[in-house]
Amino acid sequence: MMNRRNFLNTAAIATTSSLLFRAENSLGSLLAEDQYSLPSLPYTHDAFDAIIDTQTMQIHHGKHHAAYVANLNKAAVGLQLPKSPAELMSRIHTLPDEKKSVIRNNGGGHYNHTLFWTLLAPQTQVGTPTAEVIQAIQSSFGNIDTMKEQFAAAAMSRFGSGWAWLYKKNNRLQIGSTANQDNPLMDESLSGISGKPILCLDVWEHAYYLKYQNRRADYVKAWWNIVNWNTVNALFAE
Ligand code: MN3
Repeated sequence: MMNRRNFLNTAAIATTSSLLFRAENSLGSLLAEDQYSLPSLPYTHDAFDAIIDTQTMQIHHGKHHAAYVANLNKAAVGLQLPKSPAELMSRIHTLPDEKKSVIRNNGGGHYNHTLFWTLLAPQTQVGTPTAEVIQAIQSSFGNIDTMKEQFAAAAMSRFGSGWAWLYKKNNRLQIGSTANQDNPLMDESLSGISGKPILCLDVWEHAYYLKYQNRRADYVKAWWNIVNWNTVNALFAE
C-alpha cells in the first residue's frame, strides 16, 4: 500500500519528469525552424523615392514587416499552421483563443505586407489594367476615376491604423477598409469585409509619416502612380 512518504516521492518524481519533459519541449521549440519568413523586395528601397522615400521603405520592410514575421513565428511554435499566409488568414477564427489575437495581428501583418509589396512597381513598370479589369471596374463603379475616389474615401475614413482594399466578392469588385492588420480573407465576423483581395493600401502612419506627416490624402493620391497593374490583373484573373 502506498504510504504518505511514498506518495510524495512518487508525486515529486512525476513533477520533476514533467518539468524535464516541458524543458525539453521548449528547447525543441527554440531549435524549431521558423514557419514563416520575410520575403525580399523585388526592387530596391529607393525605387519609389519621389512617392515613398527610401528610409520609409527600409524601416517598413526591414523593421515593421520583419517584426510581424518574427512575432508570428514565436506565436506559431507548437502549432500546425497552414504554410501559406493567405490560407492562414482564412483560418484565424478557428484558432485557440489564447493564440488568436497575436496570430491575427502578426499573421495579418505578414500577409498584408507581403501582398502590398507585390502591388508596387517603379513607375516605368506599372503596366496597365487589362480589358477584363477595366470592364469589372466599370461594371462595379462606373469608371476608374470613381473607383479611385471611393478607394481614397475608404483610405481616408479608416480612423487610426488599417488598410484600404479593392476586393472581389460574388464576381463583383468592392471597396472597403479594415482596422489594424485585418484583411478580407479573414472571417467577416473579424474583419468586417470578406472577399478576394485585388489591391491594398497600407494607411498606418508608419507607411507614410516621414514624407507626408499628417497628409494621408497626398500619400494616397501619389501612391496610384506606383500601383503595379500587372499584379492587379493577375490577382483578378486567378
Ligand atoms: Mn505597414
